[in-house]
Amino acid sequence: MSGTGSGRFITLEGVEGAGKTTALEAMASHLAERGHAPLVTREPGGTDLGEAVRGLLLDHAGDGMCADTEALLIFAARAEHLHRVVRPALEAGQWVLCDRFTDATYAYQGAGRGLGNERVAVLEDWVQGPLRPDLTLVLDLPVSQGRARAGGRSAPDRFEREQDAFFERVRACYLRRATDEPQRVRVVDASGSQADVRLSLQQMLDTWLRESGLHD
Ligand code: Z5A
Repeated sequence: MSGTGSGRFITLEGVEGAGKTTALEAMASHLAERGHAPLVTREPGGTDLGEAVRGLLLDHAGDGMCADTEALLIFAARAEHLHRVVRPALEAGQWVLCDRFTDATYAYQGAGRGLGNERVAVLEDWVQGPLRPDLTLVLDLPVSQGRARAGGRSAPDRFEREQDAFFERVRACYLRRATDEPQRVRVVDASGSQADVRLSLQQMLDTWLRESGLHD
């Protein structure tokens, strides 16, 4: 639970090329139609400092960065994002829709980089206190399919240069988290067309809104 104010905190996750950016706008419109227009933001990023840290994380100048440094930079950006954007919005009763959050740190740094869950959990507790997303939707598809979709990019960033095995660990971690926390983390099949994925997301949102007593 977001544990702060009356807003709700929804996050969207997935491996590279899963279609998050494409899906985010449709999710925001759907929530707005249901009377819960969200503030849309992203991680790493969401503040000037966070966007600067994002640059450090994605740029090849950071090649060889140690996994601890990567995780600490991500949580530094997250602390700023929570302080300046997410908590004030939630406290004001606004809903927040965020493109990636701490499940990504478990997946990319904890599993992908091999840092382990425990170290991520320490930083999560420090930076977030009890704040957790109310709902996390994971767009899932085979790694090869996601990479093929994202493959057209001219300049792959520092993560996109990783091998398939890295992304297989990331994907497996997301799926494990959904199994471990089925109420909060829900998996959406992202292998179909954009229209199919949009419909699945809308249905999942409606199911969750009904379960939460927020929509008939
Ligand atoms: N990261 C981290 O390591 N730890 C953390 O804690 C956090 C993040 C928060 C940047 O994130 C990197 O930060 C990320 C992990 C790391 N690196 N990776 N990988 P990001 O979210 O900004 O970057 P991304 O995951 O690389 O996003 P993306 O590549 O833009 O993927 P996407 O948003 O899921 O996909 P998309 O841009 O919407 O779609 C990709 C292409 O596929 C595009 O041409 C679409 O038109 C097409 N597409 C989308 N949906 C479909 C369907 N259904 N069918 C066919 N084609 C489709």
